Amino acid sequence: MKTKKFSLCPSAPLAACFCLLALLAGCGDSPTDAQLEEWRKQAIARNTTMIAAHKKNRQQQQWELTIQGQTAREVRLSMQQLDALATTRIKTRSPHNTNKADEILDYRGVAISKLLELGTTPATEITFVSFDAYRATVSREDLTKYPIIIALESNGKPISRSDGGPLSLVFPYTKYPQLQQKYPDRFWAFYVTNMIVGTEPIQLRVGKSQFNAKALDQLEQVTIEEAVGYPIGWPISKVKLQGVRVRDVLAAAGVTLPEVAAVVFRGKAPASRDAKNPISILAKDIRECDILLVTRWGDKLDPIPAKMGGPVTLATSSTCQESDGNRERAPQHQRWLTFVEELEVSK
Ligand SMILES: Nc1nc2c(c(=O)[nH]1)N[C@H]1C(S)=C(S)[C@@H](COP(=O)(O)O)O[C@H]1N2
Ligand SMILES: [Mo]
Repeated sequence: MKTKKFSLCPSAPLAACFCLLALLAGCGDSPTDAQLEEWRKQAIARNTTMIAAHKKNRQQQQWELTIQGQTAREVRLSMQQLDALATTRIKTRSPHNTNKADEILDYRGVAISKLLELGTTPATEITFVSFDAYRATVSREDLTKYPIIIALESNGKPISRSDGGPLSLVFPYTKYPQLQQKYPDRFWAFYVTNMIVGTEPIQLRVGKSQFNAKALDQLEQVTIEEAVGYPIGWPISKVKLQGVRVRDVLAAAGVTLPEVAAVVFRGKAPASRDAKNPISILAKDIRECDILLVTRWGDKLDPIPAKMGGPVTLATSSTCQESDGNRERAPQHQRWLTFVEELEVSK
């Protein structure tokens, strides 16, 4: 922590600021009511800015990177821990820097190869998931061959949220131009929160129960063919999706679904776990529609790799006549949820 110079309201509650103002005012001539009112307004404004800055800073500070999947164990790294590991510097142009496309930025970050040393794995691909559920997959071979980093700083400053921070995937384009063809601009994932080695095993939480792949396979398998709405890495034409009905999973978990309830779905990405804006589907539709937890895709019914947002994704059959209430509740794009981890019945 840096030591702070004196400021009028050093994270003190508003009341304390007022006392200080009153004291200062008491030193000279009595201030007019208008002056007092002005000072009061200034103090409130200062306080609001400070609280906002403090909160934002804390959010950036509390950011974590979770490493999971086919590794010996799950690892969570705090910003402080990442900062200590961030010894790799990359000087490169950045695709985000659109108004100064030729500018070379000096990034500091953690080499992914260093993070891979944390666990041995047979996996050949690493998938980075972002706060907004965006994802980018890079081959392990390239991650060991090139200094591809999770950057914390650019030009000596923390990467702001508006610039894709606090953690951003950075490719050394300038030194290794060949990387640009294989990993074009869209691979520079912003706001990275998870690094998945290979694909995780299925671990679906339903109420108090857990379902693994075997448990899901024991339920009735349903196959639909749909043009999917998942972002990135899926065919544009219709694809076969196989999985289990949400209502069957709830029944198997012994969860009852009241008439006036909804099922909330939570994915891996923080944006899909927002308590204030849950992804939910009304009980009526869960009962009457084929709303599936998908575990296999394509003509060969392959497992869904992390590269495509697997092992479990959410899908709705287009034959479903969804109720009006539902359409308002959850926009279609939210319903094509990737990395589904949890289901819960809510009012
Ligand atoms: N988390 C996150 N990262 C992301 C994206 C996104 O939507 N979310 N967009 C990608 C795309 S499509 C591009 S081209 C690059 C550059 O985006 P920019 O030109 O908006 O800076 O960021 C990539 N990183
Ligand atoms: Mo893009």
